[in-house]
Amino acid sequence: MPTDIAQLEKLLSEARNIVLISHFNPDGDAVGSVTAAYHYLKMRGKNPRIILPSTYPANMSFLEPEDPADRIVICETERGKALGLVAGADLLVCLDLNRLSRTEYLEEAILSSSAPKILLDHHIAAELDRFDLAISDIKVSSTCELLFRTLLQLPDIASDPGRIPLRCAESLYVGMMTDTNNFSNSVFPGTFDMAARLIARGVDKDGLQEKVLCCYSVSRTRLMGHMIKDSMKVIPRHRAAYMLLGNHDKKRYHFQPGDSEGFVNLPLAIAGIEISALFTENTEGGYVRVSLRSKSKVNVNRLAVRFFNGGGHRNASGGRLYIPLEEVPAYFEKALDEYSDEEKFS
Ligand SMILES: [Mn+2]
Repeated sequence: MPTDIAQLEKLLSEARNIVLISHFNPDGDAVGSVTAAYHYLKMRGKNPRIILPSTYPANMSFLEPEDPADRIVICETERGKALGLVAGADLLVCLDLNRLSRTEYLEEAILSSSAPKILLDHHIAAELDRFDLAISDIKVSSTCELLFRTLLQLPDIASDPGRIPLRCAESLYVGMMTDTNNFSNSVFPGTFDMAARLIARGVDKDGLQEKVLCCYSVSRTRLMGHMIKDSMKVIPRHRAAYMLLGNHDKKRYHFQPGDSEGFVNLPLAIAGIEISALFTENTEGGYVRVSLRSKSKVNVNRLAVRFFNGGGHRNASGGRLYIPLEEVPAYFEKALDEYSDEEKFS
């Protein structure tokens, strides 16, 4: 058994109250990885609980634990409960985040807890030294893929996906499917291997796809039309396109969390567009959320780190800007002007 797996097995076997945490604005991989870990730990007779810093997209709600007492705690609305869980944990597991600051209001509580801390993540530049055990690999599609591989190495699963509880397997599949944009980005040979083995395990691929991907409201579909037709601007000299999503449009189209999922990928379907950006005004104000995507030869991680207070992956990164939404177009163009070819194609 590799050393990190042996250490993981030791930490899991010694703990009972295990708290699973993922990042602010949780996506499918965040919800998938914490719920997958929950269902696995439940099978082991542990007392796992899940905390997310903010609310998650409604199409993921079927992944929630069935026991009402174990429902996911959203820190933004139930801060006291969330902090109480962290304080009472004898093991903390962070999934799908590279920096503790991505847990927002939970960062301080996590740092002041004396419980051992585990990280399981697939982002660049993870804060490995802040954890007792870090399982970090950027050559996987998703945290769910990394978790799948990790579970297979644990003694009770012993390389047999048939021993993974079905609900855990479903969560793993959903996280991988959403993080790869349904098998279109960051897909490795191991990703198809995982999909094949989970389907053989009994995961209903078509059913999950319908639940997660065919779930939009009429207003979300109209908002998407509005974004492409009225908001998208193309900057031909930089082979880039961007869209702005302001609070006015959110209100007009009855915006719900998760509604803008996938919008940033749309301009990449245009021939010759290599960089796409979506700038979303935070509902509470204060900052603009930045999502960046690129075609394979262009690196948007460096762009996100240098100009947008963020980072992520080579072809999919995010960040924040602390300027009014109307100043974003000029800032974005200036950033692209200053982004050298050396950085862009590195
Ligand atoms: Mn992820």
